[in-house]
Amino acid sequence: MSSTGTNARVVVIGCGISGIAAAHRLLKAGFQHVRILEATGRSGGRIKTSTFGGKIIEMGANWIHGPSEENPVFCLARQYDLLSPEALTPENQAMDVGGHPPWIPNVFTSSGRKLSFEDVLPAVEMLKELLDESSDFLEGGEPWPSVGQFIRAEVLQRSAEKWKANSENSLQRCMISTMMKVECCVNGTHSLDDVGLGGIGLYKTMPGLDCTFPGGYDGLVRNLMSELPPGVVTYNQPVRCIHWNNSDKRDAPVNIECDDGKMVAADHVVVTIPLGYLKKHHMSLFRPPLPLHKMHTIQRLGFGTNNKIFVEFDWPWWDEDCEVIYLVWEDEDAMLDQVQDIPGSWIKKLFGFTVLKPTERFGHVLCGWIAGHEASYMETLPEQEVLHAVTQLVRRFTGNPIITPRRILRSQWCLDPWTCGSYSYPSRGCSVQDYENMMEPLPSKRSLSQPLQVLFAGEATHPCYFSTVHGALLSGWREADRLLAHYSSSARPVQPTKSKL
Ligand code: 6YU
Repeated sequence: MSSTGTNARVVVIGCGISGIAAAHRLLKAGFQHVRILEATGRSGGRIKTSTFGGKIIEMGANWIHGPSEENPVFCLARQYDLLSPEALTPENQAMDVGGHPPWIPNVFTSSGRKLSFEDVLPAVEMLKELLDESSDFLEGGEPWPSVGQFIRAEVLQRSAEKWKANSENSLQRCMISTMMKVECCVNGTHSLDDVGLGGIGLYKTMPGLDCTFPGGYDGLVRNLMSELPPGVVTYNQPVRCIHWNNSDKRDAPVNIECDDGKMVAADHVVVTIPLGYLKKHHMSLFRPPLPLHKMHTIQRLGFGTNNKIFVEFDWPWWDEDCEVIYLVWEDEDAMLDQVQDIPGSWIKKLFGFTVLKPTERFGHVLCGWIAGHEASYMETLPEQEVLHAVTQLVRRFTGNPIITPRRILRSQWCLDPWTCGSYSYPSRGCSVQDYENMMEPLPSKRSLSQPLQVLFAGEATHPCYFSTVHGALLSGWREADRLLAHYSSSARPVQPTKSKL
């Protein structure tokens, strides 16, 4: 790499996993002037390990999806010795579950009945079949614009043939509603009616049975950060505006204006700011504004809320081997994954709970999952009100009027001003072109200006691993590699100018 490369000033905005990955790779390659500006007082962004009653829990990312050789998060976690022996076994890595781990379920209904899983298996199997089929549609060839519309239409048709008795039909459709709410959480969307049928297949899974970090996901962040030079991150430094193309007539290609008025000069800036924030602030964040195609993509791509509600009990009301609890509302045979009256019945959107394991470590702790506008509404309520709603819900579904949770803790990703939601998904009308647009650096190729002024990383810029930690990590490496390639082949190396700071 040319010495002009190692002298280039690179500013990474955001100290989530994509920003850390970009800075890490550039520094390892010999870049000497790399710094990270982070709005908050911590590293990790949506990797956010916390404690609940003294136990380690994850407010954000939970699992390594597809922990196997091709997953860089798995490889790093193994290298840093952060995984359990079971997660490291060849058997675990070889299991191909297509994004849906085969958890052992318990099923409860709104009249307080506990069903056997066999009772609702037809619905679960049909939904799985339809999700697999959804992923096979290519853009332009899909019969419906959204996954939700496709599922409803097909269930109506297929159930008429398969589920003869009326009562069976109704129960299966209610279970379909529950499973659609599960998928809202998986996709981080308000409704499957918002997820594009031509786009859902863009998401790719890797082999490996999803695993967690026994000591917390933030072990990954801490290990990577410990390999960066001290002082590389400036915390509590929100960026207000990126002046690119020398638009403010200073002598650097890019000047970064911070909330406190500080200006930081750079040859290149890597923006890893979440799509939720970009949707709200892109007009004021870039001077000049983004090109139209990039703006439209930011508006078009989906970014929704998925929240967790941790609940601790004195004793378990679920089976010992249970890994997931599904709640089935017996009045939901219309296969709707949205609640009509959000203030009155937002809790109906919570599909159920995952059980935190092993019990010896966690005691009797469940993690409730809720997505969409109902999840953002929940964030605005006082904690006591959320606790009350969860208590009533559990009492109703177990038929036990005295169950009382010890405590709760919920995430609030929509209210987080630097994220404005949880993660991205391909909404109706989105295609791979949108991901190309997201990752395209500025100025565009045709421009005669200094190239690679503004680069884009972050989970929402990855064309097939969006919404994941590995997608975010790979996007950070991708943009670092873009700069490395530029300096190893560039005919017009940048001449860094003196910082105005
Ligand atoms: C995964 C999982 N997981 C649950 C929940 C959430 C997420 N994910 P960051 O936001 O981290 O960093 C940006 C930084 O920028 C941040 O620090 C900001 O403070 C800063 N910033 C913002 N504005 C700024 C400004 N103006 N100035 C300066 N700084 C600024 N992923 O692999 N496994 O189990 C989950 C889950 C509740 C919220 C997850 C999971 C998503 C990851 O957490 C996320 O992608 C990355 O951490 C993002 O890193 P980053 O660097 O890009 O941004 C169709 C189809 C779809 C199928 N999808 C299925 C996949 C399922 C995804 N599952 C997720 C599920 C859970 C439970």
